[in-house]
Amino acid sequence: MTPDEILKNLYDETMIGNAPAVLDLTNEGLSIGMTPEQILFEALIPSLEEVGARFERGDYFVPEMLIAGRAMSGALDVLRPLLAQTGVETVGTFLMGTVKGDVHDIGKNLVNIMLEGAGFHVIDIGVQAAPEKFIAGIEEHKPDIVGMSAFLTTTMPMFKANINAIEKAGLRDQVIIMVGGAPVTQEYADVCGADGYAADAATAVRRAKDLIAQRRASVNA
Ligand code: B1M
Repeated sequence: MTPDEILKNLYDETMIGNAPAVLDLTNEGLSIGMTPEQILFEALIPSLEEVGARFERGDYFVPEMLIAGRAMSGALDVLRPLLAQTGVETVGTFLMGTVKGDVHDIGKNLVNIMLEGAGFHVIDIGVQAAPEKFIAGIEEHKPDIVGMSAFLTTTMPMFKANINAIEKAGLRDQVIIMVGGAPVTQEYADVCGADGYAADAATAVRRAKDLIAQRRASVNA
């Protein structure tokens, strides 16, 4: 198959949630020299975007979204070590979780992969993470940054709930807080008191590095 055929088939097979085919195509693409970024950004992510659009139109239902998500996750397992393969020094510790009430994790996992690739030590506290879990994670791992993902408009208010709980625990000054997820905006991040926001994984990495540099500069000033 040519790279274009692989991309097209990956897009189509992800859409119908054919996990074995997505895995095979991912491996085949890599074996002929396609890059993990190409597979991710030119096939897998656009396919899931179309899955979401079909769900909105009522053409797809939760089971279809679920199997498409699983197919993408299988491919991510193969791409993860390749995307994270850099050998750069650790630039900071990032504690990351999807907020309480929300089970979406593909976007969070992708941000984690890119952070690892950029040299962050990432601690993933999983999905449906309650405020207590974020607090326990901060106390145990002393991260530079706490990242929260929310993918539903109904779970976005958990950012504020988490930040309030972190403040109440006396930990707010010790961490930088970043938020993100499909429905989140810079304006919403500002309103809920986060220090940073990013719309996608690559921007999240840049923002995280900038925020750490600013924090270290202000401590050393
Ligand atoms: Co759900 N779902 N889902 N879903 N789902 C969405 C999010 C939705 C937009 C679909 C739609 O209507 N178009 C919609 C939310 C609408 C809204 O509230 N605005 C929706 C809904 C409604 C639901 C349910 C309520 C459906 C129902 O039950 N009736 C339900 C909720 C369950 C719950 O959480 N309580 C539900 C369930 C599910 C599945 C379980 C079936 C499955 C999740 C599988 C999984 O994650 N393991 C699923 C899926 C697959 C989707 C879509 C199709 C794909 C999500 C995805 O993985 N995208 C999604 C539609 C869509 O997004 N187009 C949809 C690819 C991923 C790479 O992008 O997640 O945006 P994204 O992550 C990006 C950025 O957001 C950013 O970087 C990532 C990588 O670039 N980012 C950060 C993420 N976190 C960040 C943190 C940062 C910075 C950036 O700093 C800390």
